[in-house]
Amino acid sequence: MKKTWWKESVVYQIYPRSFQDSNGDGIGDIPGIISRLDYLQKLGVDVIWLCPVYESPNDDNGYDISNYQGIMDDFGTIEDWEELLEGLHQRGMKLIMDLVVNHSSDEHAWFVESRKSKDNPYRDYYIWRDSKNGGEPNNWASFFSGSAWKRDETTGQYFLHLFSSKQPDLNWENDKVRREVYDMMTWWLDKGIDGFRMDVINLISKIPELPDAAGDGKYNFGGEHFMNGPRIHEFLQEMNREVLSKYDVMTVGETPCVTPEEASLYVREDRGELSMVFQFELMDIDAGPGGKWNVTPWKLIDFKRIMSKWQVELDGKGWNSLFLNNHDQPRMVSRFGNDGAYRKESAKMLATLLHTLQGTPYIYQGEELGMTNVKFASMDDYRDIETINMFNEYLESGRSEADIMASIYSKGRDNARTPMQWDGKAHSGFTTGTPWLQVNPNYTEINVKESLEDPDSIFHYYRRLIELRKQHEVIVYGHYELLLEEDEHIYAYTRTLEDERLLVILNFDEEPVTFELPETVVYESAEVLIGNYVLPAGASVRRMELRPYEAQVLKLK
Ligand code: ISL
Ligand code: CA
Repeated sequence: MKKTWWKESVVYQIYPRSFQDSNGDGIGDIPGIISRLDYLQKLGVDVIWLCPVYESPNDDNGYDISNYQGIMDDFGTIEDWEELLEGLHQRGMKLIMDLVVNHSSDEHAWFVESRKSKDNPYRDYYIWRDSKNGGEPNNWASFFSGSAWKRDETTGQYFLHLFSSKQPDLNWENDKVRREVYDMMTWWLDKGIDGFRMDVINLISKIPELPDAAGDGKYNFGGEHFMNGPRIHEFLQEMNREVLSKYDVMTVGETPCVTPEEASLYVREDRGELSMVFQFELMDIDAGPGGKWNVTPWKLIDFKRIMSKWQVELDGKGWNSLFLNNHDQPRMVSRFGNDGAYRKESAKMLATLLHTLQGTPYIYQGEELGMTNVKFASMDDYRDIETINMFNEYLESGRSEADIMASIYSKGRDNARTPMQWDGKAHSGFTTGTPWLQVNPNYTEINVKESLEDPDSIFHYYRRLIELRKQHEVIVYGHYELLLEEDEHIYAYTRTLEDERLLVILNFDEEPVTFELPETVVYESAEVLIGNYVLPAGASVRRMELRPYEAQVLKLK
């Protein structure tokens, strides 16, 4: 596998609204991020992925962009942004920006023009259709509830919005749209950024006839007609040829619902498309038949099967991205670990997994502290459009409020978006004003200040994991092999690169369990590289009593 800097990097995701407020308006901002660069450097991360900071009316917290080349007033100015980039580069860190071009805001100048008349030069920048049988042009559901179409009074036609009605989908069939996007990307790259995270990039090519989705609901998920669509690879290869190939950058495409076969088309090194993709197979592990809000218990056997499938199928073909949470997902320690009695142990165990697989690890802000999900008593405290729309839709359909709140507590996106917990002072040191979204009440125990002071903290464990990646090539490039496939409590695997070999042992259970190393793994000596418990002197790796959520990484010789 070819060696490149982004394979050897660890990425840290910043959700700017919730990271650090600098002026007391309750909203995180770019000067706030700048004031925390030393913290990020101490953690040791190589790349920052900055969620959208562009001009936006904030219907979807910046994922609805009204000017791709301007900074949102709430976040600061372009000069602030330039200072941020410089501050990162000075510290040897890189910056990747969020590229949101499946849709824009309805307040973008292109859409303001587009909706004026059917013959406006910008009309074909978006996807307009006539009504069918007095209703919407087709039966597609929006990801954020209801129809994916909205009728516009001026012309009587409907426009497509796969997300909120303030996020009209851009028409990638129009080569002027593609040209505009490429020029805009070039403008940012010439400013010196190091790459892009591409929002729902596998949605940009729709089947032009926009056929009805299967299903008997009023509105149905139409993914088969717009995910990995007919021209997607042509578009991405064009983008790569025209823009990306001219710079030494990394790209990560957000591609919900891809299989490893599909993913390899995006990331195979001979195809000239993307560096890696975010796939969501693991994130769907606890979704019931009705979708993400119908939470069902997950099993470790399935967890291991999914992780292993991606490790094995992309090996030698393309690069994996590794994440257990982000700004759209619940906190990983609450979902896959134990956010009560074993919060620290399980957060470290999950981190061990994330940092010892083949791929580039992504840390979501606060994960390095073991931040947890939140339970607000009232819907008034929630801000996320997806959550609010779902609440209203489910309530109308007759579900009980208690039932809906339970779904929100385990799956709502605001779980990840509560402000960063810096210290034990009012509003966790995030703001001196009123935070836009309330701070998780557990900030008095879980915060940066406490983590920096405690040598045994989750933060310091992450720091050591990141350091280890720099010292052992096998962590980056080694082949993965699953052990004990049928074990319901233990996740164990080896990583091998020439004569270097690692053994990773993880107990996913809150009970002690016995680990027995399969006979096929032969070794003479085992040296502990990192673990969340101290191994007793002379302990044998052949047979070990694992403690709750124990993680050990051993170098075998
Ligand atoms: O959040 C989700 C599941 O609840 C996903 O369906 C999510 O909407 C999807 O992965 C796309 O996410 C991205 O695009 C959205 C934006 O709201 C998300 O924050 C972003 O990550 C629209 O731009
Ligand atoms: Ca602010």
